Amino acid sequence: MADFQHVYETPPDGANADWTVSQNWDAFSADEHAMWDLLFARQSEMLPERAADAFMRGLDVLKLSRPGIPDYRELNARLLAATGWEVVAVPGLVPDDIFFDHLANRRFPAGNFIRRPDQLDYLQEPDVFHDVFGHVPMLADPVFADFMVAYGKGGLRSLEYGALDHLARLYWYTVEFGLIQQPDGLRIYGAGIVSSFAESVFALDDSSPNRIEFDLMRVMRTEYRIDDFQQNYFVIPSLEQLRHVTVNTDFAPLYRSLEKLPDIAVADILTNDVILTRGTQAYVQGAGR
Ligand code: HBI
Ligand code: FE
Repeated sequence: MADFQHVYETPPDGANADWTVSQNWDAFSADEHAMWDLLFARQSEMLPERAADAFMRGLDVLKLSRPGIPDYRELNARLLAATGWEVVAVPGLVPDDIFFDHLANRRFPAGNFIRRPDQLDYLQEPDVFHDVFGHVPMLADPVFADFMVAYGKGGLRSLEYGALDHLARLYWYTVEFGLIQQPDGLRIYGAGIVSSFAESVFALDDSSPNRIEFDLMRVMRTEYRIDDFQQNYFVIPSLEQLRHVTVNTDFAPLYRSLEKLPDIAVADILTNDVILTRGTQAYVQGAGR
């Protein structure tokens, strides 16, 4: 997840200045490896018809189907060969500038812990399953890999403009909760969806949420909720389009405009929206989770 409760300013004891730690793979227990296997089995069963082709290719290239929590040393050999990205272990959420600096340098910070059995379906801080199963397959795609570098560089710049909140929404509605229109239908690629059993179904099949064509300014104005299913999903036409708009847009003038434009509430529809599915919002009206 990209949002969080507490972020410390200085790295915890035992962490490096850039907040990385050892994954300490040898210390995972049999129960912890079994937790990965359980989560993996649940997701991989339903994803072939639901996840983007790029995501499924990434699972395959990285050999994530092997049993147990992936050892980052082994995973990195494959990921580096695919796109020059690598995974670095972190103890939890890291400060924004540290996070963006890692991305800008093709390092994806991933949790060095796995959720407990009572957190099967929801946890606040990103663990190895969310980070590695959810995020890393897409990083094996060359186009998405370049988009994420551009995002990291843009993140560092957004801090100078005081525009972090706006840029964080781009991450939320693409990297975490994005949908993509493939020739053979709508698919999920956002890590928050593909790593969630219930949301993998909800995001594609439920009649409740709106599904709206991606528009950069629209997304950067839109609030989001971190504690339940999304009420809006934004649909990109292709990964190339996402890369293109992120790499080729000068965000500075957009940030200036955003200062004067009101935020858009979670389920509001604008007259300019291209709506692919108009949601009933029945899920929220039924009090949600
Ligand atoms: N730290 N480990 C970790 N994972 C994240 O997704 C993350 C973070 N720190 C900051 C952050 N995300 C957000 O600021 C960005 O997603 C915008
Ligand atoms: Fe995430």
